[in-house]
This record gives sequence, structure tokens and C-alpha cells, in this order.
Amino acid sequence: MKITEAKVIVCCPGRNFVTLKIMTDEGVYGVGDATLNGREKAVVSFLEDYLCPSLIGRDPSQIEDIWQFFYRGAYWRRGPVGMTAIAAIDTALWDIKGKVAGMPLYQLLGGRSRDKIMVYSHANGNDIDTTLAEVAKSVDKGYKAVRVQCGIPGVASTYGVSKGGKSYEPADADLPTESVWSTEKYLNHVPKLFEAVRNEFGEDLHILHDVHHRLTPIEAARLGKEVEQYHLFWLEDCVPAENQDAWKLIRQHTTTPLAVGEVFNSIHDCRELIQNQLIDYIRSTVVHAGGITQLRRIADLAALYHVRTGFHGATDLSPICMGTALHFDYWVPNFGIQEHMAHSEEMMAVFSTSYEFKDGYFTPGETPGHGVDIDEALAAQYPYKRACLPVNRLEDGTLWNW
Ligand code: KDG
Ligand code: MG
Repeated sequence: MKITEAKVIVCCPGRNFVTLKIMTDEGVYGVGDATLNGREKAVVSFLEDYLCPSLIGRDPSQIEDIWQFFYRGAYWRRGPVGMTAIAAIDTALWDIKGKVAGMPLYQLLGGRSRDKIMVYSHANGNDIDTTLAEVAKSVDKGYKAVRVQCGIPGVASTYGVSKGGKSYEPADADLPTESVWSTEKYLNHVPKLFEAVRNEFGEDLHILHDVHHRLTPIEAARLGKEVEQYHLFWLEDCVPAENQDAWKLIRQHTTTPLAVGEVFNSIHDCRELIQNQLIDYIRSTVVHAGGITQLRRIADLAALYHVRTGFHGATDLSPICMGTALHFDYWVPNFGIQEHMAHSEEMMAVFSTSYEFKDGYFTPGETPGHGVDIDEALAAQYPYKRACLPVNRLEDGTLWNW
């Protein structure tokens, strides 16, 4: 079998998605997600101008060699654009391998390690009461775990809080919008949110929270310590992770479990945090961390240090990434949880899926490959629309981490 064509499909059914489709001379094809939120066209060019031409004529069964060719073979390695492009190729090739074998992807990985995959949903509101009402909606839908985010008094807009009752979509404008952040106001308010959630929903519900890189290590240590009594499932991205040593300080002060990694693209980004046991959950996922081929290595490294997976699953990761991640979750022995932010009906019309939700858990389905496909004709009706992620400033105007 030979690869005959590799084409990039860009569409915007409510938000931008980039999809790579790899065709073969035997009619079998595979698809991979290549979406990098707010930087979509950079990945399109990387694929079309540099990687896709080298795919033509190769044997699609040689997934490992093709991965090494594009990663090790390249002088310029790593980085979100390049690794997203490699991930798309890798995902499409695993899809082809599954279709050729007549097996769902999780079977190729070694078979399932669990009956069902626990996911967490998102609940957010402008204040604590509206947030509690949103948590109740998730609980009513059957979710056993909920990420809880809430507006902060005196802060005009807060990360993760949607506007006008719509689902949260951070890439909201043609050019980056600016929001204002106050660490002091946040730290004083947010423990009250978890106290209210525990009072209302008891101890059984898993609560998660995303700080979105806004704190310094000592501030993160304070927050972790203050919320210990509410037993969070995890505290996510409490500080940026370029300085991995900084996490030691947080770890020394709190037993609140820590999660990080959705912006990582390489096993080298995760290595120190994992080997020093500074985190509990690794969030790097298929589309941004080099596909199944590298993610397997990250998960195996993590397993040695009691670190479990908790893959990113926001709506800017296409249903192809979600479907592929669910196969991985079904297999991976050190699974923790999977993020689930539901795609809109418009998006789900463009992508057909075989994964199923029931009572807080997913199963990936038995369709050969990863089980997700794209309707190209419908996708063509939704042209690309530039949408950028916001930036953040402190109250005095200093540029801060978004
Ligand atoms: O592209 C950015 C989003 O995916 C991100 O803001 C969502 O932090 C996020 C999460 O945990 O889902
Ligand atoms: Mg996050």
C-alpha cells in the first residue's frame, strides 16, 4: 500500500478546525486533527508546504519510521506548529492501520484496560450561585466530575466564564482582545467557590479547577493549601511550566493534586515534572503532543512515577482528536480522567463519530480506526475565519499570562 495524496481541509462550523486526510492507492484513507487554536494557518502551511509532499509514495503502515523521519530527521525540532502537524499525520496513519486491520484503535494499542472512560464537563457562571446552577446541570446529565470556574467580583471577565449563556469559546475576535486580571481578588474569592460546591453537592462529586497559568509559585502554593480541605480532583496549570523547578515550591506546600501539560508538545516538556514527581496528572494530548506515537511514550514514562493521564479536551480540539484520545484512554493503564467539552450540533454535523456518552462516561466505539470522519462537502460550506485567543494584563497594565 502507498500514500497517494495528503490534503488539508480547513473549516469553521462555529470555530476553526484543520483536518489532514491521507489517501492510499487501495482506497483506504485516514484523518487526523491538525487544529492549533488561533494559529491554524501556520499548521496548514507547515503541512502543505513541507510535510505532505514527503508523504507521497510512502508505505502508510510504517508509522514509527514516518514519525522519526519528520521528528528526528528534521533539523528544526519540536514546537507547537511542527508537533501538531506531525500529530495529524500520525493520527491519520493509525486510522488507516486500524481500518486495514479491521480493528478499533484501542485494540491495536493492546486492548481496553477499563469498561468506560470517566470524563469531566465544564460549569461556569458570573457568580457563585449561577455557577452552582451550572454544576447542577452537569450532575443532572450524569457527569461524575466537573471543572468549576466562576467570575471574580471586581474583575470584568474571568478565564473560563462564558458570555451571554453561550458555551465558552476563548478565541473570540479577529485580533486578540485584552482582559484584566487581579491575582489578589482571585485568591481571596475562589476558595469560597469550592466551599459552596462541597456544601451543595457533598463529597462524591469530583471537582476540578483551571488556573490557566495566572499565579506565581508561592501564590499557587497558598491556593493549593487553602483548598486542600475541599479535596479537588486537581488544580490545573497553576503556574506556567517553562521553569519546571518552580513546581518544587508548590509541591512542598500542598497535597492538592496538580495537573499540567495541555500546551506541552514534547516528552521533553513533561520529563522533569514527571521524574521529580511534581505533578499528578499529565494533560498533553494527541493533537498537540505528536500523536499516538509520542503520547504512548509520555504515558509510559508517567506510569513509572505514579502520574496519570488527564487529556485536554476543549472544543478547539476537533472531534477527531476527541475520538482518538478516547481510544487511548480506553487502553492506557495509568488513565486518570478525560476532559469533555461538548461540540455544537453544527460541528458534529461536519464530523461523524462513533464514541458514546452514558452517565458520565464515554466508550470509543468499535468502528475500525479511530471512528471519526469528516464530511468534506459540508465542511466546504464553512470557510475559515480568523479568531485569536485573548491576552491578559494586570490592573496596572502589565502584560500577564493568559
Ligand atoms: O486553546 C485554548 C483552550 O483550549 C484552553 O483555554 C482550554 O485551558 C483549557 C482547558 O483546560 O480546556
Ligand atoms: Mg486548561
